[in-house]
Amino acid sequence: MRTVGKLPRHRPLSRTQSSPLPQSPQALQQLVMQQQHQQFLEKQKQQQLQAVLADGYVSGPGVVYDTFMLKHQCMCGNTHVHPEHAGRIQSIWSRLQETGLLSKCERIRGRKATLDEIQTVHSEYHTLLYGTSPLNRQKLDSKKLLGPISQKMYAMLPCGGIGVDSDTVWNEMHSSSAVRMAVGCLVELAFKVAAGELKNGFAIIRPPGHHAEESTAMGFCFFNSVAITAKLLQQKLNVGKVLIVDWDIHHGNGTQQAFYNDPSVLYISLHRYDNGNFFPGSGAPEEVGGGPGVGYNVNVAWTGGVDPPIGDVEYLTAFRTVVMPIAHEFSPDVVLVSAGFDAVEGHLSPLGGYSVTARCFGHLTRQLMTLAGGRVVLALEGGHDLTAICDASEACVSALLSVELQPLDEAVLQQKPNINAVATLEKVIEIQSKHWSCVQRFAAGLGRSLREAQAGETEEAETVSAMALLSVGAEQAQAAAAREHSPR
Ligand code: Q9C
Ligand code: ZN
Repeated sequence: MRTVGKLPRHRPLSRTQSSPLPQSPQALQQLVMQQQHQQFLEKQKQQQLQAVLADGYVSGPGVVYDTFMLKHQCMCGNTHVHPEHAGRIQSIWSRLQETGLLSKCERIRGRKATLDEIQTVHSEYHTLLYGTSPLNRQKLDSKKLLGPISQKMYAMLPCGGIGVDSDTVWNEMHSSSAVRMAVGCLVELAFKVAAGELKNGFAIIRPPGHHAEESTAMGFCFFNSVAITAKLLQQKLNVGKVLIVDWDIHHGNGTQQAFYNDPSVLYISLHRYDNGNFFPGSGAPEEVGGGPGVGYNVNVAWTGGVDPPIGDVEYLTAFRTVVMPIAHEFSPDVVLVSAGFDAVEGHLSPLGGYSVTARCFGHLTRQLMTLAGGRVVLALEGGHDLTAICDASEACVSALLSVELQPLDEAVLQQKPNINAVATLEKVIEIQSKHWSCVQRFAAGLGRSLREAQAGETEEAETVSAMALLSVGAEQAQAAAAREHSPR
């Protein structure tokens, strides 16, 4: 008896032409199966290659999350006083797990952003102030630290904790890790999407970032994750044009500031403005960018309060007439979304007041996926109603997965945008048509329902093709006449 170990080893995948065919039927059968398997593998490889060539990626959406971000909590521990709490991202993570959506996505490992990465947007002082803890602060070059950093900046809060203000709390032990993790998670995810390793992405991160300016923490925000990511994509991956869409109900003053003079990053924000009476007060429609960046800052600054309320119809109309036409004309290489969900129903003034449905955000996501070859990365910003932010996250991840979405109600499609929204959009179009000629054609039909707009566009398309036919007919007639009159 020969032992298994001494059996001659097959070369399973190839035979030389001169080698004799096996004698026994069993051996022949085995060879046929080997060849079939080989063909199967080849075919599979071909198909994968085709997918890469066609779409530029193999896998689906990526999701990033890390428990380090949970530790940013006020010392007082009261989540009613501090609505931007750890439960927000825990709940979203659980929701994606429970619904089975998470298992359809790639899970990306996060990391803490480096101090250098953060300084692409923030000053050195600001970066050290919020990017270090007492423990790792000692390790840094002492010359870089401008005095006793921890003592002078913070305020004592009525709740007993410390922070920049009662929104923007600080935990000396844990917050620096959390805020750097939020940035690093988004950077990791966006780099994989931009490099074609992932189709698109959703970053479940906190604290939010879009209010953070070069040297100012405010509105729950310390480091501007989206702005830092846009800068790094350009500097490290040679990405050319980045579109940032910000649909958090608050204006992203920090993001606007970071790219105000920069024509390579188009910032489009939809926010409650009320003539500067809603936090943070910036984001007027006249703020269109500066210097070479003129025209690359677009503020859809809703004004007129909440009676009548702003909801799906108004957001969908803004996308139809302003956001998508400008975005297509800009033709970005990557789209980053400051995806706050505080415009979703369930958020009351002063932290909200609008009644956009969670479902609507899925539809907005799907529209953005028509840009940049689908390279869209959503980053959580604001929103504190747990049901609302979980529902909206679920809708957006469903869109990123390209699964069929819950359709919008027919009532939404038939409703006309409210009078204040029409006025807001008229103003934006008037201002931005100097920079984006594509928006001009929407000025006249702003009051239409989406159904009416659809019919109008079909009619327009039909008119265009009818005219094309007519002109072809006219050319043919002309050609025929020319033949008739030409001498033989
Ligand atoms: N007294 C985000 O949604 N509240 N931040 C200001 C003024 C600020 C919201 C209250 C709310 C900030 C990311
Ligand atoms: Zn917000």
